[in-house]
Amino acid sequence: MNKWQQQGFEHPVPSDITPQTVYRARRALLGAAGAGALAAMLPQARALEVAPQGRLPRLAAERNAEYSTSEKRTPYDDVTTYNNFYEFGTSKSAPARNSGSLRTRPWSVVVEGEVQRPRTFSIEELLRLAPMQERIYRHRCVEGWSMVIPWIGYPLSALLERVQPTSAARFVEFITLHDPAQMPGQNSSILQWPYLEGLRIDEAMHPLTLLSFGLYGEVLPNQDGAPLRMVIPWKYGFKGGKSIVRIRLVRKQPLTSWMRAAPNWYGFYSNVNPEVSPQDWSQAYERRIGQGSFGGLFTPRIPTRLFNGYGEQVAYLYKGMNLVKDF
Ligand SMILES: Nc1nc2c(c(=O)[nH]1)N[C@H]1C(S)=C(S)[C@@H](COP(=O)(O)O)O[C@H]1N2
Ligand SMILES: [Mo]
Repeated sequence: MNKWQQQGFEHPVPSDITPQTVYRARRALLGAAGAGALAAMLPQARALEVAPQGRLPRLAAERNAEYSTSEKRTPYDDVTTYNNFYEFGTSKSAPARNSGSLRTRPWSVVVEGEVQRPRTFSIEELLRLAPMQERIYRHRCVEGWSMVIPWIGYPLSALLERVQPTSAARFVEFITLHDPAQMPGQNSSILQWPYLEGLRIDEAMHPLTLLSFGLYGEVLPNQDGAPLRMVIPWKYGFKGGKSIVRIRLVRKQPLTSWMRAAPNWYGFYSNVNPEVSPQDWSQAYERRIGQGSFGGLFTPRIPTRLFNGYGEQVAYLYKGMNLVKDF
C-alpha cells in the first residue's frame, strides 16, 4: 500500500494478488495521479476547480423525511470535487477535472435477464417513471471517509417492478458505461471494465435502495455518476455503481469488479461494519468530509456504525448470516 492509500485517498488493490502487468499499469497511473492526490488534501483548493451549485438543470423533488438524516449535509463543493470514479482517474480530484468528456444524452438503460418484460428505457422515460424524492443519506467509503448527501431519485424497486422479475432472479447486476473514448481511465487496467456491482434481489428491492438522478436540487454532475447511479446507504460507497447503462437480473451471485481485483478485501455484501475489517486497515472510525474547522481541512473522526446506522431498517435482511464470513 502506498502512502496515499494509507491516508485514505484511494482504494488499494493488493499487488500480491494483482497480475504483474496490471500492477505496473497501476503504478504508472498512480504516479500520474500524484499531483491530484496532493491537491485533494487541501479542501480550500478543491473549491476553485469546479463550477458551483446552480450551474446544472434543476431537478424537483419532495423531501422524504422518513428516510432522511438530520445530520449536517456535506457542502456541495466537497460532494462534487472529492470523488471516486476510476473511469476518470484514481485521485479524488480527477473525476471533477476529467468527466467533462462524458456525454449523458442520448442515454438509455437496458433492463434484462430473469425478467418477464425485458426492455430498454430512455433517460427521459426513467426521469418520469416514479415521483422524485430527496433523501439525505450518510455515504461511507471503505477508504474511511464519509459524507452526508441530499440525493434525488426513487426506489430502484419502482423500476424493477416494471420489468417483472421471474422467480429465478436472485441477484441484480449494475453495469457502468464502457467507452474509453469518453472515460479515459478505462485505458488503464486498474479494474476490469465495465465497472460491475451487484445486490441480492431483496437488497435491490429494499425501499432504501435508491436509483439516483440528482443531488442538492440539481441533476447529477458527471463526476457523481450522471445521468443515473445507484445509492445503497448501508453499504460501502463502491457498491453504488455510477453512470449505469445495464441492469441485469441473474440467478448467480455476480463477480463484481472489486471482488475480481481484491477478493480478500472487497466482499459481495460489503455492509458497513465497524467490527469487520477484511482490509489492511480498520473500519472502526470515519472522517466526515467538510465538517471540520479551517474549511474542512481538519475533518472530525467519528465512530462508524453497523449498517452505517441503518440497522433498524435493514438488519433483517442478514438474519442468520455470519457478517464476518459474508463481509
Ligand atoms: N462506475 C463507477 N462507480 C463507482 C466508482 C467507480 O470508480 N466507478 N467508485 C465507487 C466508490 S469507491 C465510491 S466511494 C462512490 C463515490 O461516489 P461519490 O464520488 O459520488 O461520492 O462511487 C462508487 N461508484
Ligand atoms: Mo469508495
